[in-house]
Amino acid sequence: MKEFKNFIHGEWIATSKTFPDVNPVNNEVIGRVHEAGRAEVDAAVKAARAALHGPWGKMTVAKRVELLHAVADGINRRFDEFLAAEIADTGKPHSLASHIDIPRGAANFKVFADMIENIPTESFGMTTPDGGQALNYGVRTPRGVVAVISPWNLPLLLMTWKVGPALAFGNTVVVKPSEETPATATLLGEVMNEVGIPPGVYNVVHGFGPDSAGAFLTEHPGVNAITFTGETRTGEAIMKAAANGVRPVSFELGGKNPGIVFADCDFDAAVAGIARSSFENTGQVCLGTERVYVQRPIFDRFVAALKQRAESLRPGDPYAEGTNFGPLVSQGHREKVLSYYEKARAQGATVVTGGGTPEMPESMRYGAWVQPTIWTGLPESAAVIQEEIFGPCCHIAPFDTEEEVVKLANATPYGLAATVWTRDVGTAHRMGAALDVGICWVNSWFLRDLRTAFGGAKQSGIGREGGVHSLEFYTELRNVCIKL
Ligand code: NAD
Ligand code: 6OD
Repeated sequence: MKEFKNFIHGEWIATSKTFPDVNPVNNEVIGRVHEAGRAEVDAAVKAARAALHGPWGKMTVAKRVELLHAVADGINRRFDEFLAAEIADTGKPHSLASHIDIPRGAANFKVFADMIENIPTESFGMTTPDGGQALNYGVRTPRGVVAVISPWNLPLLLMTWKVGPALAFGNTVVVKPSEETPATATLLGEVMNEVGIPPGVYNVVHGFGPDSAGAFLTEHPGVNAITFTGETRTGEAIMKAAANGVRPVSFELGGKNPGIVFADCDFDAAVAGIARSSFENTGQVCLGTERVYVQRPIFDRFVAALKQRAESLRPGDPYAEGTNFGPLVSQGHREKVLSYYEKARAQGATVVTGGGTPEMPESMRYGAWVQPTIWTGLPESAAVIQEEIFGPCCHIAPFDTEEEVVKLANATPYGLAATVWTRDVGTAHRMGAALDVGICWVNSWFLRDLRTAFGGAKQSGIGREGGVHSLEFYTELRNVCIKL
């Protein structure tokens, strides 16, 4: 049985209150997590503050870059341990976690370490009222102690997506990983010590949200900025905490993303792309597609082809050859997803495929399994078309015109991502301009260049991270004006 302790000032801190870490493949308890109370959170914030004013703050940029590269190399050196930890917490297929989650964990440190060596600063010469000269130039300083609150769906990827740039730009961090997935954030603490990151630069506190480590951290006055990925409703609670002390926030929140398939698309590529965006990671990707709109001439053919794809997915042991579909993260989430499967049926959906739970072998019988599910025939007001489910499911509706589909796609409070399938470059550009989203993929999905802006419109987020946008959030820009 594993013990997941808090990581504070480079040391492992146990507490008297623990909660179980459960493997969703079979519902077995695989570890005990030590829940941080106010005292541990306070110690973590103080450790981060001391490191900021101490070794980390005094370190040269060149040394910082070297150390962050060492962190990335450390993740790669212990790749199989990170992989096993992520798979045990989430049940993700080995094929998925080894290609996406763990490699991105390392890349998130490398990319931002390289970026800090290439940051331009602005500078303006000016004539002063008395006819003299002055020079203005920008100086970037770290925000300070950054609280990182992360979710369970891509635990290492999403946590390091914030920790990488935060550290690269000179901040120190206190991370609160999801209570469902404590393992990889904890393991990263070992790597930090191994490669010589000074104590207090990276801290981890475990626990839940309200009345637990999440709330204690976001309410802590020693935190200078909060970066959060998770549900929109949680973002509202964190924003209230951040108002105290007027601390800046960066939020990556929920989505109800449209997939739009035009009749002129590369049909096979579109089917494969929508199958991925709806079912990969068992639909637990914020960018995933839960609403598909298909132009009428290819509607029936598309529904049949996507059905075939969904039915070809193989749930099973994450390590088994051929497994490409995992469980949901927990029994609690399974209940939520199944309640939507029930709502869809009650509202009169045609269940094209799925809609329930798969038959699993005895060893996985108690896991958080659901079937990939496709519906048609519901009105746009239906709960499964309006609300984020975060499961392996989508509703497919026909459309006739571009104008009509833009209206449908934009008609939710969310605005995270869209995926559009067309061969017409004019259509692609018009959709890119018309859809109210932070990220619009055309003929692709989840194709990431870490220099680009990432974030959501409307209730899907506040701010952007990635490339210079991360620089904007994780630093203060000071103007220095020197009269010459
Ligand atoms: P969640 O909001 O329930 O939890 C996220 C984190 O916030 C967890 O660590 C949790 O313990 C913590 N938390 C909860 N309440 C808190 C509070 N009051 N104060 C401080 N911390 C608190 O989200 P989840 O269920 O872990 O993740 C799934 C959600 O995340 C989905 O809505 C998904 O769309 C969203 N998500 C968004 C993005 C994005 O980039 N926009 C990426 C991944 C996930
Ligand atoms: O790729 C990323 O940087 C990122 N933030 C992905 C988010 C995925 C949501 O589940």
